[in-house]
Order: sequence, then C-alpha cells, then structure tokens
Amino acid sequence: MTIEEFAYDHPDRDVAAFKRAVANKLIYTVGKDPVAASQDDWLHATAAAVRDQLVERWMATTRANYKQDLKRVYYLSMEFLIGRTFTNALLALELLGTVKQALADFGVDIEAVTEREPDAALGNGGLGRLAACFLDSMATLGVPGMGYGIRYEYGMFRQRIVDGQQLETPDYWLTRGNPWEFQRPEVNYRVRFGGRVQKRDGHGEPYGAAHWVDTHDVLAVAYDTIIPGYGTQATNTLRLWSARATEEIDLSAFNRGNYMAAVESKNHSENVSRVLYPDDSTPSGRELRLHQEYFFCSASVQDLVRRYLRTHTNFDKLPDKVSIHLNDTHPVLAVPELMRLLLDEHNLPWDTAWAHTQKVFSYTNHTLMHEALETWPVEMMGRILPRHLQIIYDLNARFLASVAQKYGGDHELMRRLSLVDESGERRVRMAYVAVLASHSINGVSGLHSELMKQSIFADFAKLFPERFNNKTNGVTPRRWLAQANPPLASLLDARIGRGWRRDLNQLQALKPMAAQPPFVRAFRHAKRENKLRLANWVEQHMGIVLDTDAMFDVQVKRMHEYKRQLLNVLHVITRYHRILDEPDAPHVPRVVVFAGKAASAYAMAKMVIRLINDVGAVINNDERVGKLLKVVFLPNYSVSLAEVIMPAADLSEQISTAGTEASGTGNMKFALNGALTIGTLDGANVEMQQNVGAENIFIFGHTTPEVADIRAQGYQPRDYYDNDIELRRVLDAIRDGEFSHGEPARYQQVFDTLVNWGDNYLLLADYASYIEMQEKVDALYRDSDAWTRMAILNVAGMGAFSSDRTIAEYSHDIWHTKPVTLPAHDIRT
Ligand code: B1N
Repeated sequence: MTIEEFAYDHPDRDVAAFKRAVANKLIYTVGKDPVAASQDDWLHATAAAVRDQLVERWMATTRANYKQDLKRVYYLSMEFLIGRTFTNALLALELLGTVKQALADFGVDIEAVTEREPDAALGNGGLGRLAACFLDSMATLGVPGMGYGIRYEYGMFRQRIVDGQQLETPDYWLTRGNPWEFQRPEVNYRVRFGGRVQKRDGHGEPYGAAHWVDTHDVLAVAYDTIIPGYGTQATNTLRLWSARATEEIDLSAFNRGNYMAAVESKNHSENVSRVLYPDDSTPSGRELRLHQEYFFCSASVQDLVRRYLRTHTNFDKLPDKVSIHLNDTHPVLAVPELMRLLLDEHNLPWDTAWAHTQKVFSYTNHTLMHEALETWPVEMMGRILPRHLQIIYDLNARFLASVAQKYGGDHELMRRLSLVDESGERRVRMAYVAVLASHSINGVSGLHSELMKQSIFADFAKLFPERFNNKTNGVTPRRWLAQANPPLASLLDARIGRGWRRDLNQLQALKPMAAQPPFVRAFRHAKRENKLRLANWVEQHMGIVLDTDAMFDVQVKRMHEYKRQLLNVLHVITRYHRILDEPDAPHVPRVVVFAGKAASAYAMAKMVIRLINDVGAVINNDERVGKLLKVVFLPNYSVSLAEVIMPAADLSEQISTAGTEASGTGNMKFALNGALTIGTLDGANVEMQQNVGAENIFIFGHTTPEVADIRAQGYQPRDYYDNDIELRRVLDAIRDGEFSHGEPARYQQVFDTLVNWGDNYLLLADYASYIEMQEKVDALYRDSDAWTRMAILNVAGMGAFSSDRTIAEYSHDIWHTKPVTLPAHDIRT
C-alpha cells in the first residue's frame, strides 16, 4: 500500500484528515513504515497527531493568560497520579470516534493501542490522584493554574503477586518515551544543597539577607505536559522537574581510567528525581526525600518568580498575581525558599517578604495520622539546607515573641506551638511551618476539617481561627464516568443529555427515572456490561472465571490497617463458615474483589495481602462453596485498572475506623458509577450519606466520638472475642492455619494484633454491626429492581462530588482567581 492510498481511502473528511496526520507522524516522527508498525508505533504516531491539536489550544491559553494579566495558581505536589492520557485527550478534543475510525481503516484496533500506553504512576494513592483530578478541573474551569512536581523516572512500583505475596518491581514507564511531554532544556534552574551561610547584612539584624556559599548544585530541567480542559479551549500545564548534574562526567577521572568515579557525581545528582517514594502515610525519613522536596520547591519558586518578574518591576503585586498551594506538607520548603529569594536575592525587608509570603501561600492537610506528619531533624536540615533552617528559626523567634506578647509567658503553650519540637532529637514540624505561612488551611472533608482543628492544629486554630476551612474532595467526571464507564455515559447522554460532564449536578435529573422500569433495566444492563469487562480482565490475567450474576463486592485502595481490609476478610470468612454450615440456605452469591499496594516496609499490610490470597485459595477451591463465594486479589492496582474495576462494582467497601480516613475519593468514584456503599461514618462518607440520603447507603459501626470513648475507657478487644462465638471461630480459623495448612502459625500475628495487642483500629468492636449490615446488603440484592433503583439514586446524588465543585470553591474562597476568557468552544451538549 502506498502512503497515498493509506491516507486517503476514507470518504469522511475528518477521518481522512486525521489519517493523513497519523500516517505523517508514523513515517516522519516515529520513523516507521506502516507495514512494519507495531501497536506502540501506532500509539506514538496517533498521540503525536492528537497532541498537535492540543498545542494550538495551549498556546492560545498561554497568550490569553499573559494578555489578561491574570492571577495564577501554582499547585505544588510531590505526586500527580495521572494514569493514561490517550483516551482522556481524545475525549477532551471530542475526537474519539474519528480516531477510532481512522485507526480501524488502518486495520488497527484502538483498544489494543490504548492498552499499550503505560500509566504515568507518579503518585501513591488518593493524594496524588486528587492532584490529577484538580488539574483536569482547573483546566476545565479556565482557572489559570499550573501544576509543579517531579518527573520521576520510576513511578509507583509494579506489584506482582507470587505465592500469594506482594513482590515489588520497578516501574520504568519511560522506556518507549513519553509522547505527551515537551522537554524544555532552556528552562532550567540551579538548586543548591549543603554549603554554609555567610554573614548577614543590612535590613536590621538578625533578620537580614545572607549569603549561602560553597554549595553542591543540581540542575532542575523542566518537562511540560499539556492538561486539556473539557468543553473549552482552556489548556493548562503540568511542569515536572528532572534532575541533571551541573557537570557532565569528570573527564580527568575518566582519562585516568577511573570510569566509576567519572560518573559517580553525575549519578548522585541525578538520583534526586529517580524514584517516587512508595510510602503512603509513612514518609521515609531518608535524606533523599528531603533532597527531592527541596529540589522541586526551589525550581518551582524560582520559575514562578521569574515569570512574575517578566511583567513586573517590583514585588508589590506578588500577592495579587500569585497563589501557591501546598498539597500537604511535602512542598512546604517553598515557604523558606520564597523568603530566601525575596530576602537574599531581591533584598526585600523581612516584614515585606513575610507579608507577601503569607498572602501567597495556602495549605491542604490530608491526614491526621501521626506517622504521616512530616518532621525533619534539625541536624539534617542544618546540613542540607542551612539557610532555610536559619529562616525557619527566625520565623519561629518572631512568631513565639508575638505569642508571648499576647499570652504572657505561657511556656507550655510556646513549647506546643514552636516550629521546632524540642522534646527529643530536635525536629522541625513542617505542618506548623505550613500553618504559620498560609492564609488558608483546609481539610478534605467536613469531618476531617473539624478533627484537624480539634487535634493536630488545636492551638493554631485558636490563634488563627479565620484561616481554617474545609474543601471536600471531588473527582473528575470526565475520567471517572465519561472515560471509565462508556455504557453508563451513553445511557446518561441519551436520557439527560451530555451536560453532566461539565455540570455534574445535572445527574439530579435521574431521580425520577429510578421509578421508571425501562430506565432501571437499561441501567442494570450497563452495569452488566461493566461486570463482563471486569470478569474478562480477571479471566485473562488470573485465569479465574467469575459469575457476573453474583454481587461484585469491592475494596480497592492502598493496603493500610486503618482502612481495615482485614475487617472485610473477617466478613468473608464468616460467610464461608455460614455456607459450610448451611449449604442449602439461600445465600447471595458474591465475588469479593480486593486490590491495592502495601508500602514495601509495611509488614502487617503485606501480611494482609497474603492472608487475602490464602483465604481466596481455600475458598475458591472448595467445591462445597461453588459459585456462592469467590475471593480475588487483583495484582498491580493502578489508575487504569481502577477504570475497569469501579464501573463493575455493585458494592463499595469504605470501612475505615471512624476518624481515620481524611476523605477518601474512591468512595465517590464507586457511587458515581452506580455502586452502593457499605461504610462507616468516616471522611467524605458522611457527606455522601447526606447527599444520597441515609436510606440509600449502608452505614454501620461506631462513630468518631464513640471510637474516642471506647479508647478512653480502655478498649478490650478480647471481650468481643470471648463473647461472640461466630467471631471467635473466624479468628481461631486464622490463628490455627485453616488458610495456611503448610504453615499453621503463619497468621498468629494477625490474631494477636486483633485479640492480644489492642486492635488499634477497633475491628472487633465494629465486627457485629458490619456483619449485620452485610446481611441487609444481601437482602436488598435479592430484589434486583430495588437494588438498581437505589444505585440510580446514588448516581443522582453524586453531583456535589465533582472536583469541579471543589476547584470552584478553592478558586473562590482561597485563591481568588478569575477564569481566563477564550473564544467559546463548540461542544455538543
Ligand atoms: O489523601 C486523599 C484522601 O482522600 C485520603 O483520605 C488520604 O488518606 C490521602 C504521605 C499521604 N493523606 N496523606 C497521604 C500520601 C503520601 C505520603 O508520602 C501522606 N495521602 C492521603 C486526598 O485528600
């Protein structure tokens, strides 16, 4: 076939034009003859052709942002869990149909090509995915925003399950290049480490400027990714930094034949952006993490200051033109870095610099878990970032002096408020730096924001009550409904129009349809298609056949004790025993699906993965159980796998101990896709209950104040073990090796954790009410119309959980940004 035939053989003009573009890219950019092209080649060629169209919008937006001199938001985050971009870009451009046809004409299956794209897994879980949803919403709402982060060479590790256990392998996602990024070698900054601080001068000792000298430097090089808005021309940028050595290899060492030494220093520098820390809620204390944090903060702040100075001659307007948002404390070094630039490089007086800083920064807290609250040893910070430590000390001195003035010499209060924890090894409390430097501090659900004020920031909330607020999380309906769930999306389009993509509240219109039998059937049909898709995935990847009539009962999220996957296992075993005891009772068939990664050093989380797999092996192979119960652990949970799992779920498990899950966002994705929730009154579950109606959600377990009471009164898990026969049988089965025949003591520790070592997350205290609620779930599932009606009412009530709503609130209440104005874009609504 000649290239001409290749590109012109379709009558439709759009398709023909697109085929020309793809053929062009394949030949001249990828450098492949169409007859020899692999699916990866097609993916790259098509992505390049699609990208061209985004670039035009991108430039228009950038020009408009400058021309309209708009205030910009810089969203600083260590993590952006983007997943795949291909389908997302096609949907944003309304090109999916065209491209599908174009590729089909070339004999290429778009789904096979889509599957070749690796996930950009530059995040651990909810926090990183939230950042990705926020980028999507900022672009869609025209918020002049930019994400700043790190271009990790290795993202979240790949999880394999071998003999039931998690095995981590590296995620080198860039092997075949990344068609969505633009390297910007000319945009680079020197980031300095180590050295020492020379004298300060001027501007009133001791808070004046200083010289930071004898540093070891690393270059930060920018890589830009286009973030398209939906139904708008507006297009934003995610700028990720990659570390480069300031000097290439040491040639004199090389010439002496010392090849290792020649590249050592280069490798050392470039390690800074090598790998994502695979820790959720347990930040590693290692020095590399501190290097990573400062590396991207410094590059980002230098970059945004330079951009500001392109159109301003002094800093007077900085707070009117710049907002810097801290996604948790990981980027909080941006605070002393901005201060350093203003003081040392631009010679502003301390008071002016600090006033600007406080107006510019805002901070979101994502967890109350003690082990996730970052603190850095003073010794380490002094060695790696001596000037920043000094600035933090100066800040602290001024802050504590002002507290002393207001409250007299309350030393206990001062000790509690100090930015430096002096109780043991001296450590800087990064969350306190964030609170002090920010005009706004928010939690991520109503409950979490209240608890945040009562617990970790109680003293600060009294000092600065006006700074604290809530911004309940949300998820983007583009990825989590339009892209992930084509069957439901097209049903919605047919019945309520296409507008829900940009205005999720339009889902309200579904409410009356819950009473219309044809709609109920169509809705159930969509769910069935999604269940089939997941069942196919499981059969292909795991060789297990699932019954799609069974209830798909799903818990997917990071493995963590507070999320209580183990409580779910207790229910699974309870069910198993009940089936064995009463084989002829009318049991509701269930497929219990788990997926999630455990931090590599988190032994108990890994043990639970193994237990799930062991329990699955026993139950799935027990002929007495048959189709009544299957347990599967899907390996390598990721954004792209979530897109297959969420739409297929009937039941969503959101069962964390009340008061521990800051918000959750998976809970929202499930309900939006027509799953019913069984959950505790934790995180955003509380608001979901308010929005879908208490009668449409299965809430169980102790509430946050009850949990606090139980703990205060000295929780005795053994009492539950002693008094509940069914629970005791489950726990004994775990302890005695019912699921680990070859090694009966394998799960002794699991038993001890629950019964003898305090059961930190109150699984036993919530067990009975969980089991009782699961019985109600079964009862409803038997009435499939009633179930589907309730599922429809859940979808109808989920409008508030769009990240567009969340971002509109951030923009209005915190950032005070105005949207960019661009020519209206022609979109079908
Ligand atoms: O942030 C999500 C919330 O929906 C979840 O409830 C919350 O658990 C999650 C240290 C974290 N909090 N803290 C982290 C991530 C990485 C790390 O190194 C902590 N993740 C959350 C979005 O608000």
